[in-house]
Amino acid sequence: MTLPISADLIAERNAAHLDALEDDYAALGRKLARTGIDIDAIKAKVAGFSVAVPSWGAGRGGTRFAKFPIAGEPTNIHEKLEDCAVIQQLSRVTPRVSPHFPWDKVSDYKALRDEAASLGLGFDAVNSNTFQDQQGQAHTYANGSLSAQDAATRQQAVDHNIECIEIGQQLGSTDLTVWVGDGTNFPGQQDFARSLDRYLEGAAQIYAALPDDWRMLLEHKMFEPAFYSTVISDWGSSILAAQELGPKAKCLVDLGHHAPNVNIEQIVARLHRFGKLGGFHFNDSKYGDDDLDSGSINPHQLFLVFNELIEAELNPRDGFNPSYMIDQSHNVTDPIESMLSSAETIAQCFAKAQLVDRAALHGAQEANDTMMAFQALRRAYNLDVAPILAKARMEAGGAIDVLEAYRLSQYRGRKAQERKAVGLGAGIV
Ligand code: PSV
Ligand code: MN
Repeated sequence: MTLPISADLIAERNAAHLDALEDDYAALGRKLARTGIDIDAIKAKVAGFSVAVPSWGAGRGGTRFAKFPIAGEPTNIHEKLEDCAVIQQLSRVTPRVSPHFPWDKVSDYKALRDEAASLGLGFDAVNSNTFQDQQGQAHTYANGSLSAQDAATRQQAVDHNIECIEIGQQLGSTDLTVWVGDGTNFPGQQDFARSLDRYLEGAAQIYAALPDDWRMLLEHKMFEPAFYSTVISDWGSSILAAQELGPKAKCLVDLGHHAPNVNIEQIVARLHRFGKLGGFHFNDSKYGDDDLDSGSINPHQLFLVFNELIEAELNPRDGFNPSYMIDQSHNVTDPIESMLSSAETIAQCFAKAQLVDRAALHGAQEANDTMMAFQALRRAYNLDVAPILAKARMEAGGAIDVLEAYRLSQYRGRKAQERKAVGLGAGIV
């Protein structure tokens, strides 16, 4: 396997950081031991944790206003895979890529799967795209896709999703994530009930095409591109649709797809309670669906989400196995650096949630001891788990300091020489 970053570089930098890491790890180990926690057991859990990266996250995103490409950005799935391989090689926590179709279309998916495997990668959920028109497409999605008034448009959207399942089977995926941009911009534009009926009818056809071991993940979003209403606007619509479709339909929570200040961790607990928590798109937001880097604005919320996931694991319902994925738009950073940093933040929140003293938390809850219940969470949140992550990463062949190794590798500069430049792209300006 030829990986994009020099193994010697990683080894050399790790050797330089090793003494300090061992020191920090031992100190944290002693601290945790005082509360009866075995640091090596937590490290083993961290080593077993992973989160998928989105193929579309490898390029610089853009806003409605503009896109600012960087030299060496990927322009096709092959280059995106190479960049995802860098993230996995250094972080050892992102072994799978989630592709988006038709953006990532190729003629030979068997070859694409082999190519990914040769880079140390597998494929995660396949994502369909009926929120954009493509060159030569017979029917426009301007008035919706699965919920469109026009039957031929709906059929086209169903067919595309079924094609995504077929592609996913060749890639080794077992999840189809369906997010539709369907909705309205004006009161009265569409009938709320009838558009949902049409969505459900189309979704049922897709559901019927799912292989036995597949899941259909329904992703809700309250606005954008439709700004008055969306068909699957919130977790309520999502769980109702998933319940109507059947056991293989689950809900996917994109952290940015809610109204400001909504209690997302409670939504997580609710969806789990009804056996419908299917997965996550991790990102952060300040105002809306900003797609900012995970934990960059509100790392505490991310920790609280993971806290609910640990509670869910302790009380499993209906094959609890949520898929974890990053879904971010990197407008002003090198996407590889953002995903390295985000993957670390996500794994940190996972690790911190593992460190919550569950007996103390549950005991305080039982006793109505509000302050001590809160402190059980606070104590874990305040711990610096970086040495656990770094050690798990190093033992798996990754870099102790991922960003340092990435910069020293000069990967982006090398790609800038090899790759064709990305166009400026069009925003509204
Ligand atoms: C929609 O905003 C979304 O979160 C969906 O997951 C899409 O597939 C993705 O973003 C595309 O950028
Ligand atoms: Mn998403």
